[in-house]
Formats: sequence, C-alpha cells, structure tokens
Amino acid sequence: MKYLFFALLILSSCGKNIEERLKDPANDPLFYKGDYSGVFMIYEDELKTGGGMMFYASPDNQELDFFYSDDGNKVIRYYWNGGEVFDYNSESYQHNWCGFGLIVGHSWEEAEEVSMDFSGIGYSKLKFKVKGYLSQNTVLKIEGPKKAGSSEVADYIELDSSDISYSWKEFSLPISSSSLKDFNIYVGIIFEATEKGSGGEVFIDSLRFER
Ligand SMILES: [Ca+2]
Repeated sequence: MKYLFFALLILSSCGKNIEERLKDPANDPLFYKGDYSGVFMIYEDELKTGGGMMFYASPDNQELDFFYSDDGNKVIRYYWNGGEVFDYNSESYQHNWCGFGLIVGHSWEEAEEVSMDFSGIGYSKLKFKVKGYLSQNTVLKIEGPKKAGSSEVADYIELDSSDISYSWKEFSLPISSSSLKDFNIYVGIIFEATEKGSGGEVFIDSLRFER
C-alpha cells in the first residue's frame, strides 16, 4: 500500500525529482489530501501548496515577497502604495483595489483549468497570522477558496486599520464545505481602498485550512 502511494506521488509529479520527494513527502499537497491530520498548510516559510500565485490586477505599485525574513522567520510581505493598477476586466487603471490569489495551477494560464477538491476532508476554517499597517481608508480582504473567474462570493474576512498592528495577531475565517469542492484558488489576499494613495503593508504567515 505504501509503495503504491509513493508510486502515485511520483507519477503525479513532474517538477521535483524522486529523491527530493521521498525526503519529505509530507510537504506534498497530495499527501495532505489523503491525510486526515486536520491541517492543510498553505504557507509556512514557503508556499506549501505545490501551486503558484497570480495577481488579480497588474502588479503595478505593489511589492510581494514570499520569502521575506522577519527576524529569520520567513513570511509573506505584501505592500501597496495605493497607486493605480490595471484592471483586466474593466480594461482600465483604477486605485480601488489590488490583490493576488494562491492558485492550484502553477500560473495564471492554468488558473481556471486546475482545481482541487477538499470537500470530503472536513476543513471548516482558514487560519492565518497577520501584522502590518493599513491606511485609514484601506481594508485587507482575505478570501477563502473559490473558483477562478466565478462571480460567486467567497467566504471572506475584512480587516481595517484598527484590526492590525505590527504585532502578530491570529484570525480564523469560517469556510463553507461547498467552497472546498473543485476550487481553483486556495486564498485571495486583496487590498481595497476608497481613496487614491492609500494602501498598506501586511505580513502573513501560518496560512492554513483546519478542521
Ligand atoms: Ca513562517
């Protein structure tokens, strides 16, 4: 049984060599998919999903780092100066929002094609740690799993300047089991602003689904 399991892992992987995989199969999302340990780690020191990311609008006026060193602890750093970004849907520049998604596919070209189904595992929460700064008229929206390109509203939590500081704080977002069926995006991280030149700087770590 064990050998069959590894054989499946090897067959389903292209990017990593076998030795690397055998060293730490627990880092593989497919392992977690079959493992009912109750936690699926999305980001902890690195992106653990095996997938990639995509910006929702153009990456202008933003800085995104998946290996930011916070006193040696690796975290995601996302900064927006509140400047304009190009919205591919409306085909115009705007300063109301920007963001990115952690996707199941490896790049935006695969965003709508590659999906994951966690609906049988029983995850009910998206948990994460966050710290940083938001301008008065800017909010940070963290969205739960969703289908790319869908108009369905994902589960989300909205944090404003009074919710975060430069001390770590943990949040827990309840997620519906239906959102975990055939999703393309694990998590969306979005800044929304009511005025130009706002924005913020946030650090995110220990991003995970829990039962
Ligand atoms: Ca970390």
